[in-house]
Amino acid sequence: MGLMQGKRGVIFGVANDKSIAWGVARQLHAAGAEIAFTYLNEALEKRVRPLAESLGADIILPCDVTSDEQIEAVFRELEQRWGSIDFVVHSVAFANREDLKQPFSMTSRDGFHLALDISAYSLIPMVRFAAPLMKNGGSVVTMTYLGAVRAVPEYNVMGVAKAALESSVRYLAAEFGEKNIRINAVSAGPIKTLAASGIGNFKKKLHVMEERSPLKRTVTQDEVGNAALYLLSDLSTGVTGEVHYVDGGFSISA
Ligand code: 0WD
Repeated sequence: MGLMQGKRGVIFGVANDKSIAWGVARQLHAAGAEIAFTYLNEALEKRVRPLAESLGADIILPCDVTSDEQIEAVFRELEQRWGSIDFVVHSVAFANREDLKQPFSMTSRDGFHLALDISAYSLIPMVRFAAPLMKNGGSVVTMTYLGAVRAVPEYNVMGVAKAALESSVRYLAAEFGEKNIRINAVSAGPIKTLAASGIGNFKKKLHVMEERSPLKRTVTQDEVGNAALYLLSDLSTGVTGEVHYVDGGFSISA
């Protein structure tokens, strides 16, 4: 029997078949999970719907995470359809390209708000609305990056957003632990995706990974997916508030 057999949950953040969230979806599906998907807008719906349907999904909903109402509507629909859920995957981030290109000190106030709102704050209402549906406990995983704890060139305001996200993981874990709801983050090494195309010199980051990480290579969506699978499954029932690196060991190398 699969690790996720009988478990149901929702994935926010599939944009296309290169998305990290899609790597997570594939692993969860292979382990027997039933998955609902959300998409940001109509343009992305065209990409997400066929992918979701290929994994047998029939709950595919719009959600712009800047709206509490839209986040709430997703969980209301899940409650009506399923009654309860077991997991949530938050794999969403955004920053204005200008704010990533300029020197960090030039970050605009609006750009800061937007990056922090979409990339960090959104996890908070997501857990708030998901928790009442996690009637038998649950597990939430978000995606972060080393730029949260190091000044990575060109990551800029997104690094600040990831720091807020990782801190939110700890506060949420502390709050929801007694309900047996676990919140963790996977810190992935650089992977070529749509969102990554907004980060300057991204190719160089891939190259540095290949040169300096102990494993001497980049990581794949499926490898991140497998780590998320562990954190979302009962294999990790003793783990919460954690940032788990899937980066070929890059973060420990000098
Ligand atoms: O190297 C990488 N690719 C890494 C990504 C290394 C470490 C972490 N991550 C993180 C990202 O910061 C993000 O949190 O992984 C997560 C997923 O990113 P991804 O898979 O690299 O990128 P992508 O496939 O583009 O998915 C992110 C999606 C958006 O895609 P686009 O490219 O259309 O912005 O986040 C979604 C959207 O689908 N998104 C939103 N969803 C709902 N509401 C919103 C929004 N307002 N904004 C963006």
